[in-house]
Amino acid sequence: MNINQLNQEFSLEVNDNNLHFVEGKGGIPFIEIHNRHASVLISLQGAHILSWIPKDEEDVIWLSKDATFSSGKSVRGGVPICWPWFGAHESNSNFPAHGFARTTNWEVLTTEALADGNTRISFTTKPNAENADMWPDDTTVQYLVTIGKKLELELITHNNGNQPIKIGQALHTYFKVGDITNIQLYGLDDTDYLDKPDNFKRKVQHGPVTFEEEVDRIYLDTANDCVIEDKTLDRDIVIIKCGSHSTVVWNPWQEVADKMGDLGHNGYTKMLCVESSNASEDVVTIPAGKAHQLWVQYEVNQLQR
Ligand code: TA6
Repeated sequence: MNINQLNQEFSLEVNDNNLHFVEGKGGIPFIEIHNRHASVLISLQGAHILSWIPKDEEDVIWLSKDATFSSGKSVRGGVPICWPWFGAHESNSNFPAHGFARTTNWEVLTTEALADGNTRISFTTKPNAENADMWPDDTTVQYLVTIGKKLELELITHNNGNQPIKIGQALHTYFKVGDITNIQLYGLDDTDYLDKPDNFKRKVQHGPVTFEEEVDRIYLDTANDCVIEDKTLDRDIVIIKCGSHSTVVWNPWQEVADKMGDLGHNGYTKMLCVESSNASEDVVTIPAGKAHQLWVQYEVNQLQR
């Protein structure tokens, strides 16, 4: 569908609840949503959230100044959807890191202006001939995004086939922070993690996670909620989750960021990924004919001084 058709079928203008499709960067359709609680920008490629600005707040989501937008390419920042595997594919290094959902064109299913002033949009995608070599299983994915004072995301995987399937996944959210060296991340105390920069060595977290160098960790077997305490921006970001048994925490730090080349000048100082996921030992098995839900909710609270 082109932009006009998308607007004809799905745009909303209900009181102060507005949703419109526009031509975005790289010619990719973007969705602009404004309601009395917040504003959001989403790219249809990857159903990729690029910004979430609750009223009277600054953006909660970090998007690199050097992010590029083109067909089939992942975007640095926002909320990439990693699916149906997390990280490198377990047996084929030619397959894209983090799966193909983040570079797929998703379809819009429904848009709704809700009675509480929130807006909901639902997307779907189904692996097709283009990715059948990577993922032959009969699967449908739905993604529900509810925008308000809180941002709620739900990724539902339906196994339509006759055999169980195994999936890895993550909502690879890049949160905007004031200064990474002044961040404390709570919720992972006493949790085992795999330390990627140290050859995936298994370690245990003691106290909050703090940042003074590259951090790239898969915290295992944890359904805990997390809180990013940001004393520079005077706010907490509260991350509540369900259907997720790992939490990935990532900041590349300067050297890795310089090599990656698309994080922008000193961009790593302003971002932190806290990813509600099912990764490594925590991949999920979905029985034939069943579905799995990964649900998260983000909320911002001002720090009391
Ligand atoms: O989630 C952390 C991680 O897997 C890191 O190891 C790092 O490479 C990052 O994701 C970014 O991956 P990408 O494929 O988007 O470059």
